[in-house]
Amino acid sequence: MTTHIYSGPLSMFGAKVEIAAREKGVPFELVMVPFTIDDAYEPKHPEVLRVNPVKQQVPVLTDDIDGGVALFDSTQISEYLEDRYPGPESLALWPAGIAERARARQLEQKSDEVFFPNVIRLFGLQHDMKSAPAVAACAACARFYEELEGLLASRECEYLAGPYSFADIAFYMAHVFADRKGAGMTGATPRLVAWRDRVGARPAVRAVVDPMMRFLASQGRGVPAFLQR
Ligand SMILES: N[C@@H](CCC(=O)N[C@@H](CS)C(=O)NCC(=O)O)C(=O)O
Repeated sequence: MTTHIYSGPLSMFGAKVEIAAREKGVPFELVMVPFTIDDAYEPKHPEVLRVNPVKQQVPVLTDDIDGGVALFDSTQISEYLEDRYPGPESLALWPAGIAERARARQLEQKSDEVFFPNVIRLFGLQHDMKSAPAVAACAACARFYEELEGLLASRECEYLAGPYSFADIAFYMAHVFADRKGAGMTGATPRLVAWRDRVGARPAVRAVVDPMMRFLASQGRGVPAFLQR
């Protein structure tokens, strides 16, 4: 079976999938789609257009098994990887317990759909970080960090949904982009900072984040202080 993952050099969602595949020990070929200095993914890769013709976004995964599997969306892909490569040989990234799994799914969804939209707003506000919308987006990120700090404290757990899961991968990547755009976590959330260091030390995470930071540095763009090594 050949697995292809289509991603981009600065794709937050693509990085989630690549980290998950590495954590699970899935053999895959990574295809980096064309990326321009204006942060656009152009021209669109033919496989991305075939699999995701309306949204035309990465990540995309294809497998030449069972008549062919072709998927888009980082969450859908992570669920497929879990089904295709169940434990114990492969690290489980969605918890087995029903409640833990539901919590992990909800956290991953909140990371993508509640937290990250603030970061996307900041992309267009970098020239005026003192403007009301930029201040509001940073405040929303800070509130989210505090919520997760409370969660780690109340459950006395090392990871967001109990065991290390795709929720940790998702929020780690989202917060890397938040930090890049001026809304990183601070000493106000020490448990979350320790969580960040724990997740960031994982070989699979480093294998994806380090090249991304080198790509940023090669373009003279800012690299979060906690990732400058
Ligand atoms: N919900 C999707 C979001 C994917 C997404 O926003 N991909 C971005 C890159 S991180 C993209 O391909 N943007 C290019 C475009 O929209 O043309 C997922 O989880 O995969």
